[in-house]
Formats: sequence, structure tokens, C-alpha cells
Amino acid sequence: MTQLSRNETIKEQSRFLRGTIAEGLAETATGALAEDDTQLTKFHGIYQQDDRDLRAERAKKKLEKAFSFMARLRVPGGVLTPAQWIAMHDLAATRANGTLRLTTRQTIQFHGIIKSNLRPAIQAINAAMLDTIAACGDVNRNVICTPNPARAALHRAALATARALSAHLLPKSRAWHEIFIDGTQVAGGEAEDEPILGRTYLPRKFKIAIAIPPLNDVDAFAHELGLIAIEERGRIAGYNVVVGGGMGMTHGEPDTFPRTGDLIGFCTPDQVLAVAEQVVTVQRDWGDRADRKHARLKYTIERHGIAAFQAELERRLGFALAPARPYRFERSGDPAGWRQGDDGRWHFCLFVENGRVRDLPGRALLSGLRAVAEAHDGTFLLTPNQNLIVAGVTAARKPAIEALLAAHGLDAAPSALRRNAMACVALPTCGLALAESERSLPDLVTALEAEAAAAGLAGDEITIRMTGCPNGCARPYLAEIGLVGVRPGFYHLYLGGAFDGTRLSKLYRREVDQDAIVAALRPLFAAYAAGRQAGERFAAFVIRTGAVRATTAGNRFHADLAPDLAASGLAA
Ligand code: SRM
Ligand code: SF4
Repeated sequence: MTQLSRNETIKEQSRFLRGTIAEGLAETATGALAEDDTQLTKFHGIYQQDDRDLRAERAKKKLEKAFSFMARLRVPGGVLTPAQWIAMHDLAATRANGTLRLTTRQTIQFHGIIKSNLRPAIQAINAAMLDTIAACGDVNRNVICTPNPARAALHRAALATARALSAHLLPKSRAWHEIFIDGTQVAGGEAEDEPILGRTYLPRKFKIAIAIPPLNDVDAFAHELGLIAIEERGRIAGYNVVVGGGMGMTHGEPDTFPRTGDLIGFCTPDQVLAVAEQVVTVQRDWGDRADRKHARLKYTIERHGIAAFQAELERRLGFALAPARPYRFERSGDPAGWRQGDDGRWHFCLFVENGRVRDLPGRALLSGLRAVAEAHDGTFLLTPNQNLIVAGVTAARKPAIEALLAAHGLDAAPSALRRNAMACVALPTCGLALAESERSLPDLVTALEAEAAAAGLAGDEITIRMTGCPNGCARPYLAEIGLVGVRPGFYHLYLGGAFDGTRLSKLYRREVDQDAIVAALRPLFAAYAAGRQAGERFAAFVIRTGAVRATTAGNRFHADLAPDLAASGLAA
């Protein structure tokens, strides 16, 4: 029999995710928790981390690492009330590192929470009618959903589906409440079972995204389950079903790879919970529990084949999916600025560079958003591209909101390149980072802005995404320009991902530093400006002209394939 991974034993023995977390929180001799418990806290939306900037200095002084915790909210569809925003702002100031970090899955992360602050922080989240349950761990993660309030009725329907999916697939365990909120274990309070997820939960994380075409702002092909809303006469008639997408891989291990999901059919709104539940149960039962590097649904589908997967799904459902319906995506990312919705309300999409909400000279995001929250009676919508939409502004209130945005330097539009650029967190908090990301992308974009302007592309939208390692947290393999950290200061450069998020990119240059990235892109920008066809996107151009080949092996690629430079007249 295959040996189960260590995490399977930890889950099995955890008494439904309790472990000894409560005891560890009470232990004052260390800022850390027991190692096995750090796997379990993930299911409660909490990661133990340490400040990597301080590691060497503390090791020299023989001090333990500077441990702290990251907590991630569960906010299906990314909707917060202004009061919730204010509560989260205050929490960041009092219990975390003073910043809010908007993520690529439409939620907020708090960094730098020390152990003694963890329970009060989670209690403050609970008091604001929010939680962190299942935001990380081997469970269904935060369900993301197009935050496009301009199509009000469609957005309401998709959001309701996102919330229903999140609630339906939540762990039944009361452990989160017992450990962090009540502080005591309710006698007999342990969940008797997890009917959907199972006693040992899923083999690995599971992700769901809902898109409303023509926007593919959620990157519908990058998740275990992508649902593409099909509109008929102003309402959602159902969803096209996409399964088996995922981004992560490991450098040098070609049997790990990013993969775009397979479009397998269509379901009606009243079938969607059952479809999601059974995709989860097939993965629960068929997923690899021996090797966590091959445990995601994309590998399950590669192993069994999509036809066998679909047959099993439909057997469990008791019905066949209908044929997929036509749809068309136009773009990924977030359309910037003010838009008026079909219900007459106004919505402002605010660019938040790499999702980090803090005050910078001339751009006071943290205090500006707090001031807006105090004056706003609509909602805040977090986007899957680390931005924020001040949503549901009435015409009467719009001038006041505009004035507040202007007073805090938040009305200025960033360049087309910058607002389509996104970086993962990486250093100093991410334990897996091989290179900088959030802290280095802004400078690289500044250099590329100059190149784009020199080539006459100042107004052109080109997607750029950077990650500090190959795990793909900013979905870099779906960007037109993707940068993936290899070692400090060096990145693999990928090109050719579709602007609408439907095609993966290919490796173009190995281990290049910032200067080499700029040098590699300079001739491509110039050639694109001179030679593009009407409406042709940058990625489409580099493929048409042969800098990268469009073909991939099915819907996956091996990132370690040699760059396809041979055919290119453009590649220097
Ligand atoms: Fe991620 C692990 C941050 C979205 C793929 N991700 C991590 C951890 C928790 C590092 C760790 O395991 O110790 C990072 C915490 C950094 C920190 O200090 O905050 C981290 N991931 C993030 C966020 C905050 C990036 C961001 O800048 O926004 C995103 C939080 C999402 C959320 O709110 O739930 C984030 N991560 C993603 C995405 C994008 C998505 O979901 O749309 C992916 C690629 C899609 C996918 O899952 O295939 C992603 N993260 C990973 C992986 C690779 C998993 C794999 O099976 O391939 C890891 C590593 C792991 O799980 O072992 C990872
Ligand atoms: Fe960390 Fe890598 Fe994710 Fe970036 S991509 S946050 S470096 S795990």
C-alpha cells in the first residue's frame, strides 16, 4: 500500500482540526506553535510565518525566529460593508503590521500578528461578522466571483451562488469557534463527521471561481472548478463548467505543471451546488494522498483522463451535464476608474499596487479608504486582481467620494502597464519565496513604463505578473509577461499568455535579472509597436511573429521546456 503523506496522519489524528492549537496558544515560552499544529491552523485561515529579513541577525544572536502569524479572511465574492472595512482597518493597526493585504482570491490578509494577539484578532474578525474558516488548508478555499457591479442583477445572482458554494462546502467542525472564539471546548461539540469533505478533508486545496463574460477577471481556467455564467435575457441561465485548472509547479520537476481547466459542459443554477459537491467528492476519493506535489485535481484528471473523470462525476450526479454554451471573454484584470451600473449606481475601481493597502507619499491608501468608508453607504468589493471597487455610489454621493479620493491622492490613474501588473507577497513573510516579488515589481514596472513609452506604447494594456517562486500565487502563467522567481534577483521570463486569460504562456528566458528582463522586452515592445495588426494584443503578436510558439501539450505545459527561440526573428 502507498504510504500516506505526513499531513494525512496529522489530519486524521487532529480530532476534526483541533490538534493542540489551544494549548499552543497558551504557551508563552515561544512565539511559535507545535509543528503539526501549524498544518492545522491553515484550515482555520492562519499561517505561522517568520520575518525572513530578520532571520540571519536573530540566528547570530541565537534568538528564535521572529515568529508571527498571517490570517486570511473568507469573503466569498469579496464583498465587505464599509463598517467591516473600518473594523479590519482598526484590526490591522492594533493587532497586525498596520497594513491590509488584498489578495488574488478576493480577500484580505493580515501579516505580523504575534501569538498573543492571534485570538483577539480572530475575535475582532468574528465580531465584524466575518471569519477565516477554510481560507487555507486542504478544503474549498474562498470562492471568487467576478466583482462587476455594473451588471447589477447578474452580479447579485453570481454572488449568491459564490456564497452558497462557500457555505455548502465549509468544514462542519466547530474547531475554529472553540479555539479562537469561545476559548473552551463545548462538551460533545466535536463534529461527528464531515459528510462532504471526509474525516481527513481533501488531499489538497480546492478552488472555485465564477466568471461573468466578457470579463475573465477571475481567470476561470486557473482553478479546480471554473464556472462561466451564461447570460440569457438579462439573467444567468446557468454555468459552463471548467475543471482541473491550476498554476503551481516546482522548478526542475517537469511532472509538476500549470494547467488550464477543461470545459466539460453546462449546468443550470439549481444544479450548481450538486456539481461542485461531486467534483469535490471525486477529488476527495481519487486525489493523491501520498504525494502532496501531485495531489491537486489537475493531476487527478491527468492521471485518469478527462473522459473518465467526467463519467465518474456524472455517475455521482445521476445526470449528464448539458453541452457547453457559447461565450466570449474579452479580458482578464480589472477595468479601471468610474463606471455606471445598469441600476444607475456608480462604481470606482481603485488600483492598489500589489494589493498592499498602506499610506505612501502622495497616495494615502490606508487613511483614504478609511475616510471613504466613513462616508460611503454602498459596499467595498475586493477584486481577484488585488484591487478594490468602491461600489454602489449614488449620483448624489459621488462628488463627496470623488473629493475624498482626490484629497488622498487616489484619483490619479496609474499607467496602463502598472494597473495590469500584479505581484504575489513573497519576501519577507512568505516562507516559500525564492526571490522578491511585491517589493520589486514596482521598480521593474517603472523601467518597463519607460520602454513602453519610448516604443509608443504608453497607453497600451499588457498584463505583467510576478511571483517569488513557481507556486503561481499571482497566476503568472496566464499573463502576457510572466516573471517567476528562481533565486534572489533572478526570474524565469514567460511570454504569450492570452490577455483574456484563456492560454498559458511559455518560457522565454531563464534566470534573468531586472536589466536582462528589460533588455529582452525592449526589442519586442519596439517590434510590437511597429508591426502589430489592428487590435492585436502583445501576447498574440509575440506568438504570431514566432518569438514564442503558441502550441502547448494539451492544456498543460512543461515550464522546463527549452525556450522556443529558434523560429523567431525577434528574439535577441
Ligand atoms: Fe498562494 C502558498 C500567498 C493565491 C498557489 N500562497 C502560499 C503561501 C501561503 C505560502 C506558504 O504556503 O507558506 C503564501 C503566503 C504569503 C504571505 O506571506 O502572505 C501564499 N497565494 C498567496 C496570496 C496572498 C498571493 C497574493 O499576493 O495575493 C494569494 C492568497 C489567495 C487567497 O486569498 O486565498 C494566493 N496561491 C494563490 C493562487 C492564485 C489563485 O488561487 O487564484 C495560486 C495559484 C492557483 C493554484 O492554486 O493552482 C496559489 N500558493 C499556491 C501554491 C501552489 C499550490 C499547488 O498545489 O500548486 C502554494 C504552495 C502550497 O500550497 O504548497 C501557495
Ligand atoms: Fe510565496 Fe511563491 Fe506564493 Fe509568491 S508565489 S506568495 S513566493 S508561495
